[in-house]
Amino acid sequence: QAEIRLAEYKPPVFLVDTVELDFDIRDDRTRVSSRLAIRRNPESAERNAPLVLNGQGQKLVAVRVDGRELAAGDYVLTDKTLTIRAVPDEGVVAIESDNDPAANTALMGLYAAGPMLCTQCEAEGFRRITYFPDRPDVQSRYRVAIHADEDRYPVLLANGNLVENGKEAGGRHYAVWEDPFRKPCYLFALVAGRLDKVADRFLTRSGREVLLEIYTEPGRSSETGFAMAALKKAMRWDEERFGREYDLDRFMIVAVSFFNFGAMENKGLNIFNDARVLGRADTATDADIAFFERVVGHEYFHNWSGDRVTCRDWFQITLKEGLTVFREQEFVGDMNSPAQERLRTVSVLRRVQFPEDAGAMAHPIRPASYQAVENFYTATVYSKGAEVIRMIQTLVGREGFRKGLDLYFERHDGHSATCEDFVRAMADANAIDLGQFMRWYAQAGTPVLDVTSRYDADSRAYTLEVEQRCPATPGQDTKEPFHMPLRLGLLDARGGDMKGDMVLKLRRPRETFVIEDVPEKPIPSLLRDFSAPVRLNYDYTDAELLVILAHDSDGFNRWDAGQKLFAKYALSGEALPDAFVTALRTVLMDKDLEAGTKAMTLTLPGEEELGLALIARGERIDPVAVCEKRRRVIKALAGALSGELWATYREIAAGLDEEASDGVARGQRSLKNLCLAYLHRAEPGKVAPVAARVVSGARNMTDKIACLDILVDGDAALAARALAEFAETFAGQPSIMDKWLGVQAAERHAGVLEKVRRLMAHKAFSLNNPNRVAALVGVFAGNPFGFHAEDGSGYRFVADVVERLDRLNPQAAARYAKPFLRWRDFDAGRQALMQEALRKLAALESLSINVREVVTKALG
Ligand code: B3K
Ligand code: ZN
Repeated sequence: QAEIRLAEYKPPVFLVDTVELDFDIRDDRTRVSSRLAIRRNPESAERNAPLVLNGQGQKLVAVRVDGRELAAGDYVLTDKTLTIRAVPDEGVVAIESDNDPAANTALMGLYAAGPMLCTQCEAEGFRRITYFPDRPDVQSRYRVAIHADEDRYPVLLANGNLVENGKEAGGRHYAVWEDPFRKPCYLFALVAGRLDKVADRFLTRSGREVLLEIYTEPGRSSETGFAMAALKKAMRWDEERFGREYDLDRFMIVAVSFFNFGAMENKGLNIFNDARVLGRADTATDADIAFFERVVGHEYFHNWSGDRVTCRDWFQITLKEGLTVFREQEFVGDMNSPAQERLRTVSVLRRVQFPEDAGAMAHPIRPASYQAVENFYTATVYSKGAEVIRMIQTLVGREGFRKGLDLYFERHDGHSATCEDFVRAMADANAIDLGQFMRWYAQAGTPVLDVTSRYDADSRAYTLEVEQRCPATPGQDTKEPFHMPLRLGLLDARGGDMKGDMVLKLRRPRETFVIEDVPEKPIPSLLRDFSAPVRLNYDYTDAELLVILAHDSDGFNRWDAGQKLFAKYALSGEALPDAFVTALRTVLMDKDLEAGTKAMTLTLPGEEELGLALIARGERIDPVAVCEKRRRVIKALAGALSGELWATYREIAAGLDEEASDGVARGQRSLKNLCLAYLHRAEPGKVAPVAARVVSGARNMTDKIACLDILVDGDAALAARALAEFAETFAGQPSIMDKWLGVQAAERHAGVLEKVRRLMAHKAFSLNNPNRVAALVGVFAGNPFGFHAEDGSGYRFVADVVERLDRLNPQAAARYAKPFLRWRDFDAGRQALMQEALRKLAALESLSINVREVVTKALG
């Protein structure tokens, strides 16, 4: 399989100005008829090239050019393309083909999602619906007619405005939708089915009324409340913060139960994985509920950063995704707690993106090549991409950033753009040079900053030496230095800020900064707010970290000081010093601190992060040992703070409304459940009965699941009973049963594989549904006792699932091949076993490009 390269980009040979689509939905097939108004692209250098349309997985019925039906000899059809040589420079190409949505298990293109039909076209799904130049730099106006049986498909939706509908013979009906905005085909969407609906209205700041609708499978409309509230907040926020107003008369969200990822920003018709949009406090956890606001906001913000201005090609995914994740983070912060949102963002980045950036498929936020584009919807493109946008904001300031964004939208509205276009708008609006900054788009790997300092009491000068380096990544042995902001402050011995917030601009491999007039030897508070996505080394003493933890004005560094100390004690096995325990007690008992922030401060770095810390020291990871080291610290801490943890638990439990799931309630609940989980390490006999009562008595799903987790982690008899009761209660609700699967797949005990194997045969599981697979296999793949079992059984199991899943859904299968990319990080025994599993996969003859790319790059 050949790599597709950014450097080989060529403009499209033909453009398509308008698209008329007609969907005739029947029980056994859907016939799609298109009329494409094509014209040669004046920007293309290939003056005589034929018209090449992408297309796969459908049956071609007829092709017409300007009304004349072509004979089989007039075109060339392969399993990927339809090539027509005899085309006018401008004309109408009409094509008919048949889709089989019921047989579409890949969930790309037009497919049956339980009782309804829906589409997913990003990145290259439209070509599975009809023959088309399926690339984002071809933008067209769409008119879409849908015909179907009225009883089975009473609701017929597509992008834009409903312009016509009515009855047809034989109990059928039709609807016609028109989207006034030009769009690339990956933003096309269609939904047909029997759906419930909740409607609301929104008045834009210029006084236009927008109809808001959320559609669900029958019986679930009472779970749309959070999403509708979030949508209205997002629409208002984008007007206020970025001056972006909604542009159609209608905005629709459809929740579907079969979906490959979180959601999709189709113009005016967002389609969501139901797990990311539906739920109440009694059916979804707080973590789920927090996602509703985040993802609804994210998809809505794409209306500008993605839809109005889209990407020239699929190398530029970060242009829309990095920017939209950044906008989403700012939104979630503003709606809740900016400080907590920052902690969450950085911990996700470190847990998920840092390992990716150190693995066998490490790539820059704009990859230079790929085999299967779907493999590049990654934490790097999304989360590191958002950090890169955030660095621009730090360099030019919030106002400058707004000016740059306005200029970007003004210049590129209605067009496809590149990352250069975005950075150029930022540079032009602020008259700064971002040439060196572009390296963030081209170089992979997490840069490392090594910082040393000295203070001269006589001259009161403080000198910082900052060295930057970036580890080699596949295909990039050496790196050029990055341009990045290093935010910092200088604390006095009691933690007071001596100089306020400063931003140093790094550009060279080694730089010296002298800060004058520093009254005493400072404790540097470095990388405040995590101003750049790097690892920073500075030789702090524990005492200095304790001062930062207790007093720094920067919330991020307060938290991070605690994380550093936790990591140190976990990995060294040293006992927790009294001073640290005292500092944590102070945090826990602080009357002014938000509960959510307390919970985050008391949470140890995850197993992934501790593993990475070992790698940074040149060691290999034994994931089971890392899990145990982490547990030891929790146990020690819980023993030392038992009284305070119980007091906190009881106080919150007594006052917290089970039905409340706003940001504050979520924070309180997370602290309460953290207290209980910690106490369970130290006093299992006392905690288990409490947890068992919650699982059967509570109505709040977060509490139920948190306590089920505790039981599964400990008392086998209580756990078995609680699991059985839970399964009986929620048997008919697949999204709740996913949590039940997940709790069991997360059990950190040897022998978890046997349980997971049995659950694969449970009626709550299905390999056809991505949410079920994520709940069981995805969670298992992150379980050190499961995936990393010393005998290799976990590796063999996951590889086996990859093989089977690949025949149904290659995109999903590739996701579960990715954990193998990191085999070099583990101890020698595990390395060998992981490679063995990879080689077995590589030897398979029929493997999708998606999985093949991951497997070959892992072994490469
Ligand atoms: N743009 C979609 C993701 C599409 C993934 C394609 N494999 C959702 C989002 O990021 O908003
Ligand atoms: Zn997105």
